[in-house]
Amino acid sequence: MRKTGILRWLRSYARAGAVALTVACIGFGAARAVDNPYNLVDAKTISVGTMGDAKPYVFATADGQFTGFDVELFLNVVSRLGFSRDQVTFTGQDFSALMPSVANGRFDVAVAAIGTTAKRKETVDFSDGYLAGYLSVLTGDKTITSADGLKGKRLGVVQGSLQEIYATKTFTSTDLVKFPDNNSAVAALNNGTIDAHFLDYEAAKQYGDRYADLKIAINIPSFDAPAGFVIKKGNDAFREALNKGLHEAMQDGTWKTLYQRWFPGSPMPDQYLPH
Ligand code: SNW
Repeated sequence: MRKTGILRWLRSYARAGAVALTVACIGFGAARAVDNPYNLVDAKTISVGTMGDAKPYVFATADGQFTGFDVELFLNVVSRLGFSRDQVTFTGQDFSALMPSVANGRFDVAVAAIGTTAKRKETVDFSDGYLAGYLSVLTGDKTITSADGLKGKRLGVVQGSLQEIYATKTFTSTDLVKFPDNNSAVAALNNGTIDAHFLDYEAAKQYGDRYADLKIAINIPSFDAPAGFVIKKGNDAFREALNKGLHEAMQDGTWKTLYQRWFPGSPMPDQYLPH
């Protein structure tokens, strides 16, 4: 009699404990979702992987600050999510490391004129597109004026870029030389190790302004792969919030102002302007 009483008491006590634990867990989970709605590595900061030498899209200034069209657009978008500039940290990486680093959780997002493709979407998710343009061949060689002129030449590409994929498929009689970044490729171009470098149009234009001998010789449309912000697969809350901010920035003219500031003189595609 006495024994069963204790047993019953123990059993009900254990049950109450389990219920309490469950309630505590649900409460903790809910608190986490509220405190960290975008599933960031650290709820209070956004950690961004980017590149130091894709000016004017993304680049580091002499004092180590990251800026450029994509960086400033991103900062504007996340300010609408409540993140100020000092709550966003940028880290420069080789281009080929950016998407893997988002996939494995090293960064919350990668921002670097990264074109949206079905292949890339197998490993990461993309925000809606915010920029579409050309892939361009930069060279000082006057015999290169078309794809034909690239036959037998040495062409630089940044490893993992759409330029590398396009060149591998299309410039089949061209010797491709892979670089980790644009600066090392343009250094090789200037010292004659390669004959041309293949990169994004606005970055090619900047190097052309900086080095008088270098000109854009070929432009390949890449409008089917608009640049987007790259986030971890399945982080829908963050992706949807970024998309909302992006569309607001397009509708209120912020996108247009930034485009004119960073890409002066370039034709402005209509699709991202206020409607
Ligand atoms: O596909 C284009 C897009 O149309 C726009 O012109 C911006 O650049 C692209 O996204 C291509 N960018 C390359 C890529 O995604 C290289 C990016 C880089 O060098 N940071 O592979």
